[in-house]
Order: sequence, then C-alpha cells, then structure tokens
Amino acid sequence: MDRPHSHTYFKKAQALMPGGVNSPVRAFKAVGDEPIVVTRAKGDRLYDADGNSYIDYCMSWGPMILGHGPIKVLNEIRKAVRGGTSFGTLCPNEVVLAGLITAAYPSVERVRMVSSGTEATMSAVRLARAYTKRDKIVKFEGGYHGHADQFLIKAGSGLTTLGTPSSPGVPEAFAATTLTIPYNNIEAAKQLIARQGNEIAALIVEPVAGNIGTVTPQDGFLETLRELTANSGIVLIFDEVITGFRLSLSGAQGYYKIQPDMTTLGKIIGGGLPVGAYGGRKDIMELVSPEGPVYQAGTLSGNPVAMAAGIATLREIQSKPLFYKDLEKKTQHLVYGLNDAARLAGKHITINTIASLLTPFFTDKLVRDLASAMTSDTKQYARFFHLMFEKGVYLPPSQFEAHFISQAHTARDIDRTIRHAYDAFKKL
Ligand code: HOZ
Repeated sequence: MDRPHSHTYFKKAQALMPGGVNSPVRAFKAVGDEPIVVTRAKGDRLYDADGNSYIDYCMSWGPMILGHGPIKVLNEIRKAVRGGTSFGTLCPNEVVLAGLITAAYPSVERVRMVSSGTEATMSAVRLARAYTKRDKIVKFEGGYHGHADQFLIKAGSGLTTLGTPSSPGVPEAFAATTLTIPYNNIEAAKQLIARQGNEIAALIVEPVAGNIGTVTPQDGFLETLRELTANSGIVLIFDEVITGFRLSLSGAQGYYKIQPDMTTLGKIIGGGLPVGAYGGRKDIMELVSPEGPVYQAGTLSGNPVAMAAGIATLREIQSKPLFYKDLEKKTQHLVYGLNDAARLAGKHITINTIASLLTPFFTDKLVRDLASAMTSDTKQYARFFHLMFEKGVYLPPSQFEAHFISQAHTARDIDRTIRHAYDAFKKL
C-alpha cells in the first residue's frame, strides 16, 4: 500500500518528537516499517492520511468500547463544549461520573478523578504508602501500570516490546522499593508476603494482565492475593485501567467477584478523552487532600468535557442489558475464526481471550505469565501484523498488547479479518 502523505507526516514528526510519536508503541518499532498516521476514525474503522481504511483492533488501546465516534457521545461532547471547556472548579459532570463509577464498583466508596491511568496508579500507590506507613510495593513481571518511576521495573507494554523492561532514570533506591514476582504464581506471592509482608504497602495487579498480551488469572490466583494482602495489612490495588467497564460494568472485580481495597480506572471512563480515576475504601480515600494530608491535584482533573464523554459512554453501556454478552459473542466469532484459519493453514498459535479482549501468540505453549508470553515468535507476529495491515486490518503494533473488540465491529468486518488472517497464516 502506498502511503506518501503518511510518510511525509512521519518524517516531519521524527524531526520534532522523540521517535516521531507521543507514546512509544505507536512508532511500530516492534513490527518495523513506518507508523500509521490517522486523520479520522468512525465505527470499527481508521482512515489514514492517504485515505486508506483499516478495520481497527487496537481501538485507541482500549477506550473506544462503543467504536469510534459514537453519535451519542459526540453529541454530549458538543453540548459540554458549548458550556466551556475547563473551569478549574467543581462542576456537575464530575459529580455525575463519580456517582456512576461508585454505583458500578461497590469497593469504590470514594473516587478522585485524574487525567490518565498513570496518574491514577501513582496516586493510588502514594496513598497506600501513607495509609500503611510502609514503603515497598509489589507488582507482577510484565505488569504495566503507567510510566511513574516505581512501575518501570520489569514492566510490560512498550517496555517489553522494546526489550527494555526497566527504564534508566529511575533511581536505584527507588527501584529497590518495588518487588516483582511472576504473574499467576501463587507460591511466589505466598513466599514473598511471608518474608516481607510487614514492609509492603501495596500489591498492585492487573486482574487480567493486558500488557504482555492478554493473560487471564488462573483459578484461585486473585482470591489468594485478596486473602494474603488482607492478612498482612497490604492494600490490594486492582489496576482496572484496561478491564474497568470492559470485562463487565463492574470490571474484573465484578467478573471475578473480588473486592480490592483500591481500584484504578482510565480509558473507557473517559469515552475517548483523557480521564483516569482512583478510588476505594473510604477509610483510605479520606487521607487524600484536602480531607487528609496526602497531596494530589490536577488543573484538568474532572474536566467538564471529558466527564461528559465518560458519562455518555457509561450510560450507553448501561442502557443495553446485553452489551457485554454481545461484545463477547463478537469476540468469540473472531477467536474461533482465527483459530480455524490458523489450523487450516497449518500454523500453531495460542489465542488468549476473555470478554472483548484477545491476543494471538505465535507459540504452542500455554501463555500464563511474562516468561511464557515471551515464547511467542515476535518476528512472526510482526510479519502477521504487516500482512494484515496491507489488507486493511490494523492490529496492535506489538505482540505484547491486547486486541480490543468494540460494539461497532461488524460481523462482516470480522469475517473479512478471518479471511485475511487465513491468507496471512499461509504465508508465514
Ligand atoms: N499504554 C498503552 C499500551 N498498553 C499505549 C498507549 C499509546 O501508545 O497510545
């Protein structure tokens, strides 16, 4: 496919921004070639600067659960914009969105809006440290919780993609406060907490790992984490930036019926605009300033337009009793199709899936943690990505990300994707 306009934009971007992008995985480094330059998106489609259209399975990395440009959300955004774009004061939309979140997440008794998932996770950990008066935190290998210093230790997403799981610039003393263990390893969690439980402020986990590709929790994993943390006075933080309002209306915690002490949210609650949130038990949240001494603030926090997009998105989901069932059906349609296509083409793949998330791994191993995700042949993924891209199907440009299905994905486009996948598998 010829993309002269995209090429020109990317060349200019490279001279102006590191890697030509504002977030590393967008640069296509893991799959080679030049990144997509998108000018417009609608439904399940992206349109690039050269007028090519692509069926999108990245969906802005998760927020666009209704598809791109849903009319009801756009209308609410327009209405909000007419009233002004930022007040820097309390506004009614914040109260409404906070109400929708706390109603859907019984574990979230109080919530604070921020502008990104990174802000949410870093604020949640600061609060957990203040609450417990302990310094250490536990995260899982390949877990990605945004880019605050304490999380860039054996981190997933772009860091796994680019082969630099820990970032320079994080002071060693600071990195030493982050303890890591393998995801889905109950024994490692037990041993670590038995050894150091009384030094640990928080254990933060993506209840479904989404940044080493999609990896679901083994039976009993989350339950054990809940039990261990409760017994040791450790704040259990579910990072539901991806899974919140995606696995169910009450996220992974509703899906698995486990109540964490704190929850971080992002992506879907902003309906495509920048919103994050952290919340949890009242006795923890009341330490947040100005109620308590733990400082955290933001000029654009609770922005009226972003809140309007989030409210409209959540209301649209709530208005459809079969919303999550329908999404799962679409996802299963794609997963069965891809599995069949691979089998018919004589290719071994392992597809992990739950709700409207999936990831095909180019391995015949079970993928249950970072180490097994790394057995995937990333060169094959890159080639698969390109073969699909050339046919107008846009997959996440890295093996170690989730594919997202939205309400806007049509059966026709999913069938088309499966046909292209079959051709691609045959060429691998
Ligand atoms: N943190 C996102 C992937 N898990 C990437 C965001 C982006 O590049 O836009």
